[in-house]
Amino acid sequence: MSRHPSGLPEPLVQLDRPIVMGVLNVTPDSFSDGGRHFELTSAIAHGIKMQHEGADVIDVGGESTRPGATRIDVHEELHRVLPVVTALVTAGVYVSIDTMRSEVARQCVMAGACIVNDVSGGLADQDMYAMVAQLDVPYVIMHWRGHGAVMNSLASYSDVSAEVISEINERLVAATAAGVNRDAIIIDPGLGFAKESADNWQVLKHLAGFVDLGYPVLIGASRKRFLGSLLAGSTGVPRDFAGRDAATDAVSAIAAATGVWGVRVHNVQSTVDAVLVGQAWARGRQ
Ligand code: PMM
Repeated sequence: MSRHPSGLPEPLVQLDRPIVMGVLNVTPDSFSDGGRHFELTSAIAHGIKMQHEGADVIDVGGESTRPGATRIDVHEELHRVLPVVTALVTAGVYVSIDTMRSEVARQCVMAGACIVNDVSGGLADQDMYAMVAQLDVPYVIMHWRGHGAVMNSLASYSDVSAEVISEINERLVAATAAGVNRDAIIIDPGLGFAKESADNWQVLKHLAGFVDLGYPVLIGASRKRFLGSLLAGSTGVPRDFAGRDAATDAVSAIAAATGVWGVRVHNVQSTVDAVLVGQAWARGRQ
């Protein structure tokens, strides 16, 4: 397992296994759980349930990032996430805020969120790096090429893992130049973001190359389309979302064995087991 980012709450630093981040999308339209936790009380209850099941951090997001999604404005995003973040923090839950907006990051960190998870890696908001530098919390830089409306058209690579690493490196240079603490950065190859199924598998095949960059690595494979396609079987119909959790666990176990810092998942309980298996596997071989 890789090092923790600096600025992580102390109880999380004590963890000797990859972090399990539970997904809480407070959106009517996210691809794999859209609508299920849109209502405030059900969102809060689901966050607490995932904590009881073993999630170390709950990742709260208010804006769908699925391919084709249209954007919401900052007021709507805050209206969705802020009450949930506040309630979870009050309940003693560690919260990460999944946002591309510096103002949402600011207000949620003020409300107690302890990680900023930016799927755009700073590209969607030119004020994000300065804000994160000021907030001084761990910051996830994910590989991203464009918003949901256009991202499928941007999935063009000649060597996907090399290009994703090179584009993440560009973000690292820009973020640190803008004052973001290098030690507080977590990187994420962005599975499914401007990537076809084959691209995702190439990234996973070369996952060790991402870990070798020396930053904590986060992986978000949970219930994604490339797993649905893999499990389609002879009918050719992608497996439904709920039927993708065993495949997600397999990816989580392999990611843990490869030394990632954390996995971002919908189904927490089985993921805790999966990362323990992966880590024990890696340690047994050392
Ligand atoms: N994937 C989604 C949203 N946020 N954040 C990170 N860091 N990595 C991811 O892979 C990621 C993310 C989209 O998935 P969802 O709709 O299930 O939340």
